[in-house]
Amino acid sequence: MATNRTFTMLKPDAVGAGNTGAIIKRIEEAGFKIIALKKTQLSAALAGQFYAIHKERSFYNELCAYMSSGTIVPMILEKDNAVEDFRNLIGATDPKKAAPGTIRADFAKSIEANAIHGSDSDENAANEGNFFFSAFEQF
Ligand code: RTP
Ligand code: MG
Repeated sequence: MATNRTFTMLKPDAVGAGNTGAIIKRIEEAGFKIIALKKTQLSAALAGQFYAIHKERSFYNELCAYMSSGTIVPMILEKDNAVEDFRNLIGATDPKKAAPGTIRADFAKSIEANAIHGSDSDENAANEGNFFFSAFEQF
C-alpha cells in the first residue's frame, strides 16, 4: 500500500448506533478518498490476530471481545499525509480527552467503545489494510 493511505474501521458501537453514514460523511468531507470498504464481523480469534500488537496490554482480552461483538466497517482511505491527518480527525482514544469537533468527541461512548480505529503508522496501515482486503480490492 502506498504511504498516502491509512486504514480505519468503524467499531461495533458506531455501527450499532446507526452512525455509519454520518461518520463516513465526515471522513469524505475531510478530504479522504475511500479506496476499499466492507461491512463484516470479526470472530474473537480474528480480533486477537488484528490486535496482536496489543497482546501484552491489560485491556487486550476485553478489546478482542468487544471488537468481535458486532458489525464493523473496515476501510482503506487515501489522502496526503493520511495517517497523521486521520488520527487528528478522529481525536484522542478516550472521548473525554478528544478535541471538540473530532469524530470520537462526537460519536464515541467510552475509551473502549470509541467509535473508530485509525492506524498509527504507514507500516501498520499497510498491514491492517491487507488483513481485511485482498490486493485486487485496493485499487
Ligand atoms: P485505535 O488503535 O483503535 O485507533 O485506538 P488508539 O490508537 O487511539 O488506541 P490504542 O492504544 O491503539 O488502543 C486500541 C484500542 O483499545 C481500546 N483501549 N481500551 N480500557 C482501556 O484502557 C483501553 N485503552 C485502549 C480502545 O478501544 C482503543 O481504541
Ligand atoms: Mg492504535
